[in-house]
Amino acid sequence: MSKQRLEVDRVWINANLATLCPEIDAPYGQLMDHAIAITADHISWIGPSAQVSECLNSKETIDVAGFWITPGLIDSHTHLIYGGNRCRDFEQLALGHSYEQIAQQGGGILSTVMATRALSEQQLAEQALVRLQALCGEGITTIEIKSGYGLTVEHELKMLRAAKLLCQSINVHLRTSLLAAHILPPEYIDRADDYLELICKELIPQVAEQDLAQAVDVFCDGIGFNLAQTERVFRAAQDHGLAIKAHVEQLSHIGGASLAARYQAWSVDHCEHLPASDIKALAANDTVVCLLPGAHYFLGQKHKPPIDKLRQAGVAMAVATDLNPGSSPFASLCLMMNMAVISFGLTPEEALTGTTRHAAAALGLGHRKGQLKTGFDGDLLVWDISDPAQLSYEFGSLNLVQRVISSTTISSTTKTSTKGGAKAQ
Ligand code: DI6
Ligand code: FE
Repeated sequence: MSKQRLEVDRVWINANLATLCPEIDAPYGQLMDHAIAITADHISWIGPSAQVSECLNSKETIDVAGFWITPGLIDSHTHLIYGGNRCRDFEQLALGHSYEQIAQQGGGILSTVMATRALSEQQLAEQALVRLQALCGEGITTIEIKSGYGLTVEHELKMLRAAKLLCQSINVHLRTSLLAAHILPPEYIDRADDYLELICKELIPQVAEQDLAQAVDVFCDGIGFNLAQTERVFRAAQDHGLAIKAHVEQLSHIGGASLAARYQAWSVDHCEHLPASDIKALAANDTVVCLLPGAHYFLGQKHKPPIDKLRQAGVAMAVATDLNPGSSPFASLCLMMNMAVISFGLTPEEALTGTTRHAAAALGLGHRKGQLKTGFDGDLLVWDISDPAQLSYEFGSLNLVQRVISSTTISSTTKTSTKGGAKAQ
């Protein structure tokens, strides 16, 4: 007696799957000549293409004729919403001034704060759209966007609302983080404790109440907030049920990574100055290290994160753009994967894992995104490539044939495929 066929909405057949599932003992968790099916908003079946006719009844069948399918890409660290640009700073950098010196001369983050405060929620969303379109055109299906250029209750809330408004106009999954503890605003120079009181007693409660962010982030560094100030913000975040992420060990080591690990942070980001002694705590707490090679490159930093020691300790490494006007003005996650390989020494497989499975974990989504796995969200990408390594090897010429995000299918706006990718039968 023939067994009951599973009813599915769409199935892609004759595909090579880069599942990124750690339990599949093959590079990239690859499954060759397989099929993957979606029902509504989740992955409902994965199996050999040869078994599709006996196992599935699908409303739509797409023959990708040997193309590769990966999970949707995830950019787990961006400052995508901001006003103005930092071309003047860029000219100073070219003249040999350091990031710190430029900030001390009144440039830096503060200049972006002034430009951001001058824009409305709608204007901020409109100005960020071209940046989001560039990222989604490369296959991003989930993105994290931080505040941090408002530095008042009104303007920080405005930034987080602008992020939500922006992502209504493009089909992408959004996670937001409150980064009010980015730098001290001009109104609170020499009054850091009063600013932290505002963040902890007014801003974080309102963000939690209005569900405007899932995490709180702090710039914990020699030129940022110190350990005691950072811990105050972490405590307030935890008291209001918000997760913790942190910019740490970027320009100096002051102990931010081990503090964040003690607070079960989702991720610690940058980590160029992360000492080997702090790695054990990150592994013990499953805190993801989010690598930001774009900022490292743009600022001409010499120190690199301790990749080998992180790898040996089994610490998950994400890779993200850190898209922001001052240290990483790059709207390309594929470029970041290439830099992570060339500058930081990741393998191409680690780079793709860093923008899928590990990036999902850095956003508290490791249980539902970042892998091609039954039950996971139906976010997938169809690529006209012959090897997943091409995604970190080539830049600017990758052919993304189809970007599928949960229950909707959005064919890519890039070049149409020249072979395979046959339309639904
Ligand atoms: N570290 C960075 O690289 C960004 N923020 C941070 O804490 C830079 C943000 C900017 O320069 O606008
Ligand atoms: Fe950042």
